[in-house]
Amino acid sequence: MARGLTNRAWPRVWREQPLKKSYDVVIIGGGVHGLAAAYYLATNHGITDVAVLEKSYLGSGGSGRNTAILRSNYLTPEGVAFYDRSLQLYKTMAVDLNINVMFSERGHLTLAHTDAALRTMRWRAEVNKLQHIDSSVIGPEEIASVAPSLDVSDRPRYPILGALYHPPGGIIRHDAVVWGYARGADHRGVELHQKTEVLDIVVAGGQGVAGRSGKGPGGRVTGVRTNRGDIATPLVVNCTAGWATLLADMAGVRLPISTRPLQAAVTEPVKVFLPTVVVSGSLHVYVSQTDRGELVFGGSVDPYSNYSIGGSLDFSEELAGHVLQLMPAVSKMRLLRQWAGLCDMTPDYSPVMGFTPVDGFLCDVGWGTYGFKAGPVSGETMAECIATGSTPKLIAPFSLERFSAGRLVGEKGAASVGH
Ligand code: PYC
Repeated sequence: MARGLTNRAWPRVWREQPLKKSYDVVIIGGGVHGLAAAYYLATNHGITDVAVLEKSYLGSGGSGRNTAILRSNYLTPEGVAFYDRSLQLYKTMAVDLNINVMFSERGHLTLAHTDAALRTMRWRAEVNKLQHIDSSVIGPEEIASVAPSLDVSDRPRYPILGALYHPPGGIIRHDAVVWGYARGADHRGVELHQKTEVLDIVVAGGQGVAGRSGKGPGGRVTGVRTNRGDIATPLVVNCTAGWATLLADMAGVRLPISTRPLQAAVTEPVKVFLPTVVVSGSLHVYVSQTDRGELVFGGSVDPYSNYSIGGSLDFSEELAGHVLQLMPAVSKMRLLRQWAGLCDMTPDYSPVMGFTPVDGFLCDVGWGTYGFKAGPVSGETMAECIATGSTPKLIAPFSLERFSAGRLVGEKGAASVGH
């Protein structure tokens, strides 16, 4: 008999364990990034004396508060190569992690309603093609064949002039991704500690200059203090969003990040009619339809720093106005839920990854609105960083040092919707 029909409890997917006094590696943040880093440390490098510390429950941050869109049609060559590796890992994830992550490669359309937007789409298509990424600019007729529910006539207030079409893009079940990495890491010996908050990062030595905490830069990590006791460790990885600067400050490392909420909403389910992910930068909206039939909508980040993860009436009113410009037929659908995820924005809209001026303190932060789709490749490359002590080529452009060296990787133009 199926387990769901019996009174037997489902077995736990990962273990709860006592917190040890020391670990080879401590990862802060139990979302896709932190869990993937732990999983690849164990799987690819045999490093298993690893603790993932999460102050709430696994997946309670951005990993559970996004719109689960996957794509690699970025604007910079660095971004394209990086996000494409992530997409490849997402594609094989169900087999690799032995869990149904509901990966759905359904194509991704970024609509252009102005000549300027069309120009950016052409630019992105060319950068994508140079790296063999399937992306091209298509016209209204082809858009109608890909997404028949879109009005491609000249009747709408903002007619659709063309679109960047990226067939490999799609969606996935975000919770399953979290659970898959958590279970995989746990099976390989990694410890996952929920409700374990890092209160301080202990750094020895250093120059005692700069750094808001007055400790760094420089010096070497020797441990972390948590609400459940102190841990000695030579390696701490900051895989958080929303609290990335707070944690980096504890180590004496300043990050050029400001935090903004990104709101999203989901409707009641209706018969499936939208086969692709649709994005409109000019209308500030993106939408996909889940396999259950709900429409999942998102917009731009809120225009001010805030730590609220609820929804606001302003957002839903504005969203509804924009959605109805794009799809007047959904005017009777009801919104069921709203939420927000915290986005750590950097000046160039690319992440901060790898080593920092404090030995043993690494960062995988600053994801802006791109964090969920980058989870697998971030885990893979951060694990390599830790295991080999050197920076993998894919993430070399995203070093913290680029901000002082003036080597920014401007990825704003690849946003689903204007940041
Ligand atoms: O970059 O595709 C994206 C995206 C969707 C929602 C937030 N970011």
